[in-house]
Amino acid sequence: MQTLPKPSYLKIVVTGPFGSGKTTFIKTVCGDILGTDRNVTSPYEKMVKRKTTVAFDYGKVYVKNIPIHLFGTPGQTRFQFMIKVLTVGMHGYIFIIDGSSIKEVLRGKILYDNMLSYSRYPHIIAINKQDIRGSLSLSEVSKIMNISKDRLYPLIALDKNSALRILNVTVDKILTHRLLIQKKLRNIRYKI
Ligand SMILES: Nc1nc2c(ncn2[C@@H]2O[C@H](COP(=O)(O)OP(=O)(O)OP(=O)(O)O)[C@@H](O)[C@H]2O)c(=O)[nH]1
Ligand SMILES: [Mg+2]
Repeated sequence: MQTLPKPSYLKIVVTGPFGSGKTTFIKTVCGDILGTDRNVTSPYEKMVKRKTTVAFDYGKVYVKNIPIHLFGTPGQTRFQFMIKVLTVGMHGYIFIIDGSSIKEVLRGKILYDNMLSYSRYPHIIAINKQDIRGSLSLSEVSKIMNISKDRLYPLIALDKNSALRILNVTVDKILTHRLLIQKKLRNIRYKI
C-alpha cells in the first residue's frame, strides 16, 4: 500500500443526542478538558441530568504520534446550530448513541440521519453505556437503526480502554480515507 506523510493534526468532532456520553468520552480519553457544562434549565431534561454542554468540549490527545483535537457538541436540540459551527474543518466524527433504551436509540437515529444529510465524512457510530444492565445489543440497535451491525461499535465511555479503542478506529478510518482520496487523485493524473 502507498504511504502518505502523517497529518500534522486531526480534528475529530464528538456528537450525538442529549446525554449520550459525549463529554464523558472526551474526559475519559483526554483527562483534562475545556468544558462548558452548565445547569440544565428545561424541565424535561432536568429530570435526566443536572448539567449539560452549552457550547462545546475541547480536549487534546495523541494517537500514533498525531495530535488529535477533539471537539464535543452540545446535545440539547436548541443548541444544534453549534454542530455546523464545530464541524468546520473536521477530518471525521464520532457519533455517540446511548444504547441503554429503545427511546435513546431512536433519538440517535433521527439525529444521525440529519448529520448524514449534510456531512459525508469518515465516522463511526458508537453505542454507549454497554455497562448498564439491559442495554440493547448491537444486533438490536442495528435493526432499529436499519444499519449494518458492522458499522456499530460498543462503547463504555467511562472506561479508558473502551474509549481509546473507539478513538483508534476513528483515526484509522480517517487515515484510510485520506489514502483512498490520494490514490484516486494519482489515478486521474496518470489518465490525463
Ligand atoms: N453507566 C454509564 N453511564 C455513562 C456512560 N457514559 C456516560 N454516562 C453517564 O451519562 C450521563 C450523561 O453523560 P454526558 O457525558 O454528560 O453526556 P453528553 O452527551 O455530554 O450530554 P449533553 O452535553 O448534555 O448532550 C452522565 O451521568 C454520565 O456519567 C457509560 O459508558 N456508562
Ligand atoms: Mg456534554
